[in-house]
Amino acid sequence: MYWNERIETLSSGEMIDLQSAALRKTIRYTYDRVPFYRQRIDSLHINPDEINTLDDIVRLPFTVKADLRDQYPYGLCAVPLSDIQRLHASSGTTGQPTPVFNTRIDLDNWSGCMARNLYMAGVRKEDICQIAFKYTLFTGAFGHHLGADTIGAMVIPASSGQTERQVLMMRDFKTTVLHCTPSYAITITEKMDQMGISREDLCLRVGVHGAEPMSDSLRSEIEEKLGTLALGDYGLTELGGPGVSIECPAKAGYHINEDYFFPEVVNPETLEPVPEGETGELVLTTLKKHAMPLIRYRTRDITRLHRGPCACGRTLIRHAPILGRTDDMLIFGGVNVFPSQLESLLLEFEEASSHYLIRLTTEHRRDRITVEIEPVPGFSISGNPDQNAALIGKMTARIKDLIGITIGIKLVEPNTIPRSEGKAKRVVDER
Ligand code: DLL
Repeated sequence: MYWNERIETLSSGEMIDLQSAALRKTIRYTYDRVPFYRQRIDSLHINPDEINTLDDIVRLPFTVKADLRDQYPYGLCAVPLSDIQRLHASSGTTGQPTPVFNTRIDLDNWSGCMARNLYMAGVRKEDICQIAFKYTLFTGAFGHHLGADTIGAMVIPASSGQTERQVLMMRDFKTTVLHCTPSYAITITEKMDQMGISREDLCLRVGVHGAEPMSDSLRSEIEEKLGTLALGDYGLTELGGPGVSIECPAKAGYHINEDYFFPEVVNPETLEPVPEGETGELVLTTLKKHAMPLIRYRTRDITRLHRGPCACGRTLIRHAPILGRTDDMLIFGGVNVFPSQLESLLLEFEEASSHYLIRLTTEHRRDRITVEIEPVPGFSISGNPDQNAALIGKMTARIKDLIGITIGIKLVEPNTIPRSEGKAKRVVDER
């Protein structure tokens, strides 16, 4: 049932002891080896040996993405280049990549985290795992590959794209576990429809879908169309990639591998820690990294932590599904809105497909949000103005009721929204 029963069921006192010791070690290691951190800590007149308990961490400064860019390429490296075995980089599409590094031990730890996560999702040695994340500098494919490989499952390194071939491989090789983004899972189901292949023709059992938000409605659609138990996994390149957390089959939050990553949630404006259970920005400190340890890294991801008992028996702390990123938050008429909130509400409508695009424009110097959405295949929009207007009316009313804003909705013809092979682009800003 567990990959590492002792760690996954530690009492909170034992976990605190383990984390405190690892934190002390990490701070001393980082101070001694990374001039960037040494200068920062010195400038605050902190003696690294004064950081003894987890509560002391708030005395340390945050690390932000700009620090990684400023230290490009090797400034945050804590080991000689000869000890680095693998570079990955963030998936940003503009500018230079933000690299992260791994020693042999880091790669082994990553494999361990990912094996633990995938085992939690139900992956076993007998499984056939099709990795449909892209194999590039992006961490998604390699992380999932390492985890499935460590469990001893059969790995099909399919990469993403070539969706027809992807479906044929799933069918012919009897794939049982599909690893990809939630939006690519939807693209796959559409291709299956076009090819006349149904879930009964496949042997899929589990889907592990990370790298972007998966609303409950999107999850249900994937589960229904693929016949899987679809679970989300979370991570980010800067912290090594996937492996930070994953949902267990109870689907009641993402268990964090807190022996590797110490989580905090802070108010993104004041940067003060928020009480457990309150929403804010997730901040992570690596506890076992060798090549590139990070102290109090601001993820920009909005969530909350909760420690209560989980039906799966694990005691690892959980975070709620990521609501969105602070940099994706739309501020509209004074109300903060995340694209994922609009998605959850719109996908409640059975007429709505999961293909949508949020367009931000300015009209008469006022911001405007319009969601373009494709209805499901059986719902024809041509020649049915009353039916379309009724649907749009219901959707806008629902959003007004729950979020308090008035947005535009435009029903668009099938196949007009670009399909995703990785992370879907949901927002186009034309302001
Ligand atoms: O997306 C790593 C990853 C790959 C995680 C495969 C899980 C599976 P980046 O490209 O650096 O790394 O993007 C990280 O993606 O800060 C979140 O905003 C978002 N993200 C990742 N997983 C989830 C998730 C990978 N399960 C950024 N739910 C993060 C919501 C997610 N957002």
